[in-house]
Amino acid sequence: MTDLAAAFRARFGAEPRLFRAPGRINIIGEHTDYSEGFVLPAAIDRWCVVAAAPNGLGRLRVVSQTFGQEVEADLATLTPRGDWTDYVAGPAKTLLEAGLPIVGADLLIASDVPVGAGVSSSAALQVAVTRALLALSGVEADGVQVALWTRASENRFVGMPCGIMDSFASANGVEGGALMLDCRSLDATPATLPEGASFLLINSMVSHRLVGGEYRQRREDCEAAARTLDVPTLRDVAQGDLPAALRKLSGDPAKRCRHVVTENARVGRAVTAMAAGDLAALGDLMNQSHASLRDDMEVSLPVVDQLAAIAQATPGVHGARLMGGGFGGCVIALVDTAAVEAVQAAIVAAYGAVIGEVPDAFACRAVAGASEVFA
Ligand code: GAF
Repeated sequence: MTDLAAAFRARFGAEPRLFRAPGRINIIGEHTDYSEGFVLPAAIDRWCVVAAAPNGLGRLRVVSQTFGQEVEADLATLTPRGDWTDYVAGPAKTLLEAGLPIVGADLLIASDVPVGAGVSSSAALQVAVTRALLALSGVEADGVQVALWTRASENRFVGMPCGIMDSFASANGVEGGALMLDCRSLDATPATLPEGASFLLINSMVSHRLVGGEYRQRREDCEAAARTLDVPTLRDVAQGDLPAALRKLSGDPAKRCRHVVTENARVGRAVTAMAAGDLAALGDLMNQSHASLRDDMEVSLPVVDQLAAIAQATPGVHGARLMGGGFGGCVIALVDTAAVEAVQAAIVAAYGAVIGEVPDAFACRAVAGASEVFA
């Protein structure tokens, strides 16, 4: 933070304010948010940090330490460029379209949220920029509103039809806990993480790309299923009604429906397991989630299945599954805290032998959502 402020002063000759937004994990509840279902994410101790000051120019001047680039854009003519700058311009444009008096600003960005790993580096960047621009412009907003603006930026400016989970977790995370989020009402209930257990992330080293067609196709399959069933979204299919719903569906929409309905139920059972400290039950639900994402939502890859299988078979692991949008990214494993280092070493060695390189892996801690940082 100190270095970032010094670099900002050196580049822009002004004293910055500092804002940070975390990446996220998702314990369970995958590919359910855009069907207004249930998710169980937590913000993690990897952050995007933005040093920012007003420049009085009606322009954004942006330097990214991550991408080693510097760009400028007029607030009046922000348009997507199809690269990382969209995650800066998108929030600005979204806030302006909401009628807010957003001022021109200089921004210096640094991040240790891994890119393309399924831990929401893009949501962290957009939430941090949104928080910075709001504060510099003297606009107060709560975390729910920040999440809604950030999702709007990603949907409309970036062009990624994501749900609310990632931006919500980054904006509203709670220290030491996960959030059981109802993606329809946006009611979020903190859920304490189980004692004696940690979440370990192992990167498949396949960089996922979600703006592309597969994610959009899954969303369209879910919407098609809901239309056939004449319900607003698949959230409205109760588990008891699943057999009847499946008789009315076929092909991909049937499989997507089965995933969403069973995954929503698993989220509820996971919250109960966490409250009871039942690691075996929670791990089993994570394993079931992986199978459903692989077979019904069809968002896995053979190599990600191999990584999940390696993790699931490693002593000290209660359960593991692919996390995030899929098609690469990280596997999340529920691990006995006392065994984290040994488990990490074992999985890295076994999966490293499969892919011929050493995969990134790290354990994480649940942290609070985005905020201004005071020295
Ligand atoms: C990505 C999306 F951005 C989220 O909205 C969510 O759909 C997730 O994939 C899958 O659960 O992270």
